[in-house]
Amino acid sequence: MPEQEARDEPGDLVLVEQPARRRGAGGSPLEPPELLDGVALVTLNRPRALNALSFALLLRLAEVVEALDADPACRAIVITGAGTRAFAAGADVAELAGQTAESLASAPAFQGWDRVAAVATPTIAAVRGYALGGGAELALACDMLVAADDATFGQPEINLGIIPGAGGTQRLARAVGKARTMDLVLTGRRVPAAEAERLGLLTRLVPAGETLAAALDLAAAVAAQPQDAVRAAVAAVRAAFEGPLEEGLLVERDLFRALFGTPDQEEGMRAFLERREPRWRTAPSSVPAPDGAS
Ligand code: CO8
Repeated sequence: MPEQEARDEPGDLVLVEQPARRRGAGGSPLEPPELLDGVALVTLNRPRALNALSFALLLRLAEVVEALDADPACRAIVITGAGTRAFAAGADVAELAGQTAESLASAPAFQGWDRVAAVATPTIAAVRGYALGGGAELALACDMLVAADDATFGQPEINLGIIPGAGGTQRLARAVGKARTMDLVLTGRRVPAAEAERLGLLTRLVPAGETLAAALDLAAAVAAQPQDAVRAAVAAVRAAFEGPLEEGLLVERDLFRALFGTPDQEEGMRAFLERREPRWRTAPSSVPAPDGAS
């Protein structure tokens, strides 16, 4: 049996719960879990290997997230790691050690991060414990990041004689700036959650036991919003992150215009004028993605 398989738990590499179930923050077995309409929970499931991202896991993750994205019943996706020790401690070093420049040139595993980053549905990383290397890059590929106070981030690749290969020099630099990224990438040092918050990496910093509940609450709040507007907002904010200002402004304007005439735009404005709560459709309809927007 290959070494990597030996470290896998029996069962699926990636677990999916749809709709997600929100358990009480204390996790009391007496409290019945609440089903969260529109929210899916995706769990990286190699806890014995600190959820290290093997190629097989990355591809399965991409498939699962894309399938959820294609499902109109799914309006927000939370990605987390099994267990309490790690979101993901990086790409699987045992597997990486056997690679060559040539084998990596055709490795579909690289697409794992990009395919997660490209789905139209908003994604939220719920991070406990280690988010290192490819694990930190996966959290960064999500739209929002809810971190436990026991979370630790880092790009330790330099300690392996390599550099980040899945966004850790690019998305991280855009998120926290050049000087801080240089520090993290060149020293490989670990960043505790409180510092990650100061750097601007996080959406929420929460007590460890509340991490998943907080991420699911955030996802449920997003899932309750008008879906065409949610998808347009996600695409527009990503454009700010990914491209030049001029292009981003055009993307924003196109998406803004495209929302006019949608049922939710008409309902939202009518409800405001009639001084009542809006009744949103629950599925995205037809807002076209602008050219080049993911
Ligand atoms: N890969 C494989 N196995 C891992 C990984 C990993 N990244 N991290 C932990 N494990 C395994 C350990 O080997 C160990 O397994 P076993 O019990 O079978 O010996 C188990 O998980 C528990 O780990 P430790 O005993 O090491 O636990 P500690 O609490 O002592 O340490 C750490 C935890 C600090 C997280 C430590 O495990 C560690 O440093 N891990 C490696 C972190 C790292 O270097 N990550 C970067 C990897 S490179 C990368 O991510 C590149 C991404 C882009 C590549 C794109 C390719 C397609």
